[in-house]
Amino acid sequence: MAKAGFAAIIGKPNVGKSTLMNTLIGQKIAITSYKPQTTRNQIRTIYTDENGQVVFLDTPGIFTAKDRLGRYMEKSAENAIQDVDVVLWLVEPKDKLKEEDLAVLSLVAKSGSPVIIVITKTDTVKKEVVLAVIAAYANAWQKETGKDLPDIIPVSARTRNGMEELKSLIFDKLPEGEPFYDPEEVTTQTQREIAAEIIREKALRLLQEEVPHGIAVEIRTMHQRKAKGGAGEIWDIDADVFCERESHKGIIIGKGGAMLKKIGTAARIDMENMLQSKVNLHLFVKVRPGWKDDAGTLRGLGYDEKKLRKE
Ligand SMILES: Nc1nc2c(ncn2[C@@H]2O[C@H](COP(=O)(O)OP(=O)(O)OP(=O)(O)O)[C@@H](O)[C@H]2O)c(=O)[nH]1
Ligand SMILES: [Mg+2]
Repeated sequence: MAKAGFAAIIGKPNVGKSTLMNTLIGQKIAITSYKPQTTRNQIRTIYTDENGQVVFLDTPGIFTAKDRLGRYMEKSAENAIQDVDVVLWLVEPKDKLKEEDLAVLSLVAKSGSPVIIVITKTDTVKKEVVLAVIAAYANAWQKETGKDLPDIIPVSARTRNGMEELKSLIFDKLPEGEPFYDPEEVTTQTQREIAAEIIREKALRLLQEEVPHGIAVEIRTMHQRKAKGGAGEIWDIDADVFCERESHKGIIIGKGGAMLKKIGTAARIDMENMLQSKVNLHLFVKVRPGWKDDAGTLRGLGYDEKKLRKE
């Protein structure tokens, strides 16, 4: 019988959680960027092969800002590691563990699930460093938890090094069972949710300082229609881009609308790939001060505690 189960991906901001998940499933679903705090919600993806099915839960990086959104993000991560079959704890290839690392360690250990420590981005360091990192985490784990050593595996999403080994380690931890989802399914995210995230990704990648962290995106309308003259289909997508301040609005729009155009063009290209169709995208920038601390707005944007996973 084949295997089936849940694998939560957890770690500090920017360690490469979303990139690793996308690489494991072989498709880009979760957005990624070089800036911390890219992921804000649990993102569920599904990987199926002849061994069975893994349902991955990507999570926001833990221990971030303490506004209401930050607390929601932290809760999403903590919630995801409850009652899963395996926790993938992702760490950077640095052998000095900081206080934050120990805090994540104790959170991971508390979950009670089997743990795999995944050292990410090993393409950026020498082999000796990787060995030192393995030793450092093995030591810290035993010292802090007194429990048996978990599996520790070095990987690189960039070179795909260790991907197959990691998949088989994950399958080892899963119980036998029927798949939870249709094997054709790749994610539970809706096209609308992915479209909003694509826009936020481009904003994160193109804008500087705190501006992109204050952005939220809401798809207002998303409709498919026949192109004029019957030449295929077109998606019309209108989206609101909320920001925190009037000055941020100016930066997002840019000189003569140049920045907004850049964000829109990059987002449209990704959306056309996702939808396999032409896309007509319109972005509207709006100021909504304090949205990150407003419960109603957060709920409306899909950052809703009540909707967190309950198993
Ligand atoms: N060199 C290298 N860079 C990587 C690798 N994996 C991820 N990165 C980079 O690390 C940065 C962060 O990646 P993300 O996947 O967004 O990280 P995350 O942990 O999901 O971040 P948050 O959602 O903000 O918590 C991006 O610039 C990635 O391109 C890797 O294997 N090698
Ligand atoms: Mg992420």
